[in-house]
Amino acid sequence: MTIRDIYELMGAILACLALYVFLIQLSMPNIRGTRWVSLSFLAGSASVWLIVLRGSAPLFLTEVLSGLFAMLVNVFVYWGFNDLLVIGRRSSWILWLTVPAPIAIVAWFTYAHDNNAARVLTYSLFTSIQYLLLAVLLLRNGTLQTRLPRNILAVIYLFWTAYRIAGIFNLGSHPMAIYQSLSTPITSILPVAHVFTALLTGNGFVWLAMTYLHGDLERQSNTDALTGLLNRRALETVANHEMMLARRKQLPLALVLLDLDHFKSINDDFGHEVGDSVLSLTAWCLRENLRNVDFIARLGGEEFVALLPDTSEEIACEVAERLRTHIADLRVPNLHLQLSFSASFGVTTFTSLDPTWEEMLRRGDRALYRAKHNGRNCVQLETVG
Ligand code: GH3
Ligand code: MG
Ligand code: MG
Repeated sequence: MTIRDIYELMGAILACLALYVFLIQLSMPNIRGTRWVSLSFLAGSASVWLIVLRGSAPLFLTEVLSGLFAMLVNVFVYWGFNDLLVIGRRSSWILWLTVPAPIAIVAWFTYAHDNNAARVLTYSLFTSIQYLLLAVLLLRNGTLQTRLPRNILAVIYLFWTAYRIAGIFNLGSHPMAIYQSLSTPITSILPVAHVFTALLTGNGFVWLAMTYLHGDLERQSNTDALTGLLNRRALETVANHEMMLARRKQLPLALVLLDLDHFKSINDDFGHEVGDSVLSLTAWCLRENLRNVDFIARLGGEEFVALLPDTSEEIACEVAERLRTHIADLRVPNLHLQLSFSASFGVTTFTSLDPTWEEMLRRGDRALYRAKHNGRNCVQLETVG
């Protein structure tokens, strides 16, 4: 097998990868950045096919244009990862920093002074910059959940950065020197390493995208779509965990349950959309007036729950009273008439006798029921025993 065979194989593999990622984009258009990764493989494939033409095609195609495509590979990969990791921001500076200069220099060393070593050196220098930028992008952006694929890819790109820099200082035995003669038997693993990196980039991108999608799904299954608060299922998980912590650390844990008053008549009088606005506004008010460590959930309909770690009965009643007045002060925006509404509150605290979360919730429900019974828009406490 000669270098030419390997290059032809490499061009074919890169074209297949471009098609593979393109098909992923077609079937899952909501994964950001996929088209750039597909374009990157296409550019890589084009570059390799032009190199294969060395000796039989004009220098412009085999040196300058193939170099342009090669330099675009990492720019497109960068934009792909950027779109996936950094929402709403893609800058073109990597293109202007790392593409025009090497192409101009290479054109000079092709037409003014034909010097292959200088061309290789130029590409090595600018490619090492691109690999470094890619590694930095992956290390500095993205969620904790996506850290493993990001770190692995960053290590690969840092390896390439180091490899290219080493090549600059050791040009005589630089493996890219073999580019000159395509009929040389293989003496270097460089082309194979290129294919390997392309495969890892493609699969790494898909892995990263899957990690994101998985995180999105998990978030969706735990949140209430209308208000963005936790849903009943997520609250149950959180509550069981908090009850265990409260039991182990001997800390108080309070539960505030609230239900909007006469909500049905808001729907009936103003329409379902206004009803939804009231629910969203209530959720906003709860978020605004509770701590970051508190858990807020919508149990369904117009019933909400706040679970307050490390909070005593007295404080929980004060919190509920504060929430009650804030909710009574709310006004639905964009509504000509001043629609106000209120909520009734039930408060209780965890005791180590509570066998389950449901037991604690039932007690909160009884308190809430009393609040409704006592004329609504008030707070009631239910203690144990
Ligand atoms: P009370 O003061 O006793 O709590 O009376 P209420 O009218 O608030 O309670 P009721 O249980 O009679 O009515 C609740 C209404 O909430 C009925 C239901 O149509 C409405 N509802 C439930 N979920 C939603 C929702 O997601 N959006 C809107 N707009 N309304 C909802
Ligand atoms: Mg109600
Ligand atoms: Mg209700």
